[in-house]
Amino acid sequence: MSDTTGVDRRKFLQLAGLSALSAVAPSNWLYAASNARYAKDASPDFHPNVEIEITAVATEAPILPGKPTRVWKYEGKLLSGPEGTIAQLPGTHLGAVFFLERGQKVRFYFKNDLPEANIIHWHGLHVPQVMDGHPMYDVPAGSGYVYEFQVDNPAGTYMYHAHTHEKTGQQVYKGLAGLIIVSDPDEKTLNLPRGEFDQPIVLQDRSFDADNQLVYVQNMRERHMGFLGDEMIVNGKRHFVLPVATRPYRLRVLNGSNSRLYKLGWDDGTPLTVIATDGHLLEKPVTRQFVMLAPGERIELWADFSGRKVGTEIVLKSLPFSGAMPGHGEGGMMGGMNHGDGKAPQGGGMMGMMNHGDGKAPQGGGMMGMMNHGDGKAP
Ligand SMILES: [Cu+2]
Repeated sequence: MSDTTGVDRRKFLQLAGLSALSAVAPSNWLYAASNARYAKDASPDFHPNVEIEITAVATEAPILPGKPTRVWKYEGKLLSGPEGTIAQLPGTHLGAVFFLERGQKVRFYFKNDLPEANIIHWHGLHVPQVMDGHPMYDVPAGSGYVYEFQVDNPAGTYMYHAHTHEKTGQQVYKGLAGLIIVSDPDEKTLNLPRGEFDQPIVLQDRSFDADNQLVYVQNMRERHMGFLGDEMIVNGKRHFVLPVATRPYRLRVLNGSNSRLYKLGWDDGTPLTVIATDGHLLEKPVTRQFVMLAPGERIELWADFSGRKVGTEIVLKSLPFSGAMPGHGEGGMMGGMNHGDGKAPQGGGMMGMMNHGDGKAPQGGGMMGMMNHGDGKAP
């Protein structure tokens, strides 16, 4: 979409908003028309290549079977800029994924449609202080904030999340976080997997009540030691399976949990091939038997399923460990290779079952995949 179209579209959106308002509260006309709803407004001196409307909303997501879970979510809408700048993750609490390029000038119209204050922090991006969503800038319900910055980070995986004064933890837990994927010219010269072969893997732990609703910090211990959920949620799903083809993938793993640490490894002992850590590609790939990942941290894995048998499964596990705060080493993802129907000629995959590190009491999903045909689609 061209800039001109984007501006027209925004006018149209404002107009639509106005007519809706006029039906119920005509006195709000001037307020909305003057854009006073933004605690910080757009600057006429900033000429964006990309304009995005990002709205914090209360909605629901089908995380567990049965009743949907009430969540908070950042929804994104492209107002102007290259097609493909935004990818939605429908049916989850995870915010829209933003695909940005180094050097782009980006303007975010943030709208807070939640019943309480909110502000967004761009985790890992180099932006001016006033654009970084410090809690001192949080805006009340019904207000907003216009962010303007130039993307000045190398190609890599970043995130954004709620950063509201005294409410960051609980708001992120409710769902207010998402991925930002930055590309740059150097990276484009590398022959890294793209499109459907470039997959985000967002790891989160959550607890639910009998009504499928999220349960957060219950007691002093959790407040001090950090909250640990008892279900593993990957990309917003409890039983996550990624059907993969027998070829290399780029897996962008984000620890989006509030305080859980992960010790990640392949269940069959295959070493992890790490190609990037927080916010930049490595000079050369590094192989490790496992990688520790703390909240907010990202690693990118080169996962090559070439030569694996169709119908088999491989699991990215959270291995048990000790030496961290009590409870942190308990959670895990476990699973095993097994055989499929043996009909398909080739494939590769991941599979998992959430499980305590001691091998007892499986409860919930891990990261799961099934080997299948070379097209990367479900069998
Ligand atoms: Cu952060």
